[in-house]
Amino acid sequence: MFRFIHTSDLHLDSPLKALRKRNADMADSVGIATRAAFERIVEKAIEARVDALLISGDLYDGTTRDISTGIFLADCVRRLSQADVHTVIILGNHDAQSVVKPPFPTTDLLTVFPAKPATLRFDDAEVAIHGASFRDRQVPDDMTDRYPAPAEGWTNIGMLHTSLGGFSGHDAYAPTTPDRLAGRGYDYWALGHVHKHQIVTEQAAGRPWIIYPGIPQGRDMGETGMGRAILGTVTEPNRIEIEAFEVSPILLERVPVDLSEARSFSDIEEAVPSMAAAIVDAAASDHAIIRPVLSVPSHLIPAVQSRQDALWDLLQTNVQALAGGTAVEKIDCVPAEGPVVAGPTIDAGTLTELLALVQADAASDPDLLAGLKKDFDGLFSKLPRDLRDDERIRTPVTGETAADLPAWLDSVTAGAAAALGADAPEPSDRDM
Ligand SMILES: [Mn+2]
Repeated sequence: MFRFIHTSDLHLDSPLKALRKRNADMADSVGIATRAAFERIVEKAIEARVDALLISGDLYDGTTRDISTGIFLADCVRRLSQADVHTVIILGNHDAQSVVKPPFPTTDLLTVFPAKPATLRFDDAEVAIHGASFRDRQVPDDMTDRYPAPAEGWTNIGMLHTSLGGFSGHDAYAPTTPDRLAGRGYDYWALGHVHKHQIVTEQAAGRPWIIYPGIPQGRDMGETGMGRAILGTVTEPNRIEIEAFEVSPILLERVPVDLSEARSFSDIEEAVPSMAAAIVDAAASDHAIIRPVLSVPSHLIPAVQSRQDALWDLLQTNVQALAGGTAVEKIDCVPAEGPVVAGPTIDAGTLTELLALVQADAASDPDLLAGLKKDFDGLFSKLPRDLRDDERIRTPVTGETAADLPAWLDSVTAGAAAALGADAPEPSDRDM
């Protein structure tokens, strides 16, 4: 019976800029947690006596080539090898072949797939694992065409780092679709890249498992919730049973707190003990970083904002008195009556029409197009540095990925139209 663990997007030792700006201690503990999450996965692999540990890209974050990260990985690979677990890696956009990163050790039980799709065969179990690595940070082609045909009569697993963002040329991260994946005739697609845990399709007649395990340890409030990895068991040829297990040492979570009945700031202060209890309840984990989101009457928002630090201190001491491992990241507050809109309102439909007009005009007017790009770049340069450095924001706004302006305009207007349709994905969905 062949067993495997599927994980991805460890982003070991990533620099955690956003969190560090707010709180260096929290950033340090989350930094350690990216390694601790991987150690939990390694321990599970050894304890469950799996045959292979599959890592579907972005094991390394790519922003550092600190050798301590490579030594940590080598230590994990040694422990896995000693337990006869084969570590199987594909490289994603963050740790692509061309990205400087710590080296991988050469050992019998470590396979790092090349950029050209290849197959690793487990003869006794009759299991074939197919995979390919990113050569560069961007792969605009659908790579699945070049994946090997399934080994006949065997159980076939494909490893792929992809945004699943449609067809070739549609986006920069090995775009493909669930239908095209299903068409390859494999039994399980071990995907990476999307940080949210997601079972895209379940195994059924003619359909494989298609799974994003998600990021094992979230790194900021764009990556909340408990991280998971997948334990898969080949129960009979072509038949795989799965089980998700929890791996985040630190849980990141937003907790809504209803203070709509508050009449004054002192009512909010008086509510701190019950707020603290709600936060500790929601943490439901030995170690958690929580951002409470207070919904308060809008006239109290300025008071909460101006006394945010004092409120935060009070809340932290109350939380600490109840649970040692829970930290309050910061306090957000939102108006209880719904968003306050100043001035005349324009509905999303009007803006969508306006957007379509601009897009149509600009398509035939190179000067207008160039002007729009200049305006965008001007706005972009006013963003805080950590946002400018964030690939998730920089790439769509500055159009670094699309050399020609019309393609850039299409992607920007598509993003804006999606946002107006209130259908904008969470940042972590689009991530990396
Ligand atoms: Mn990625």
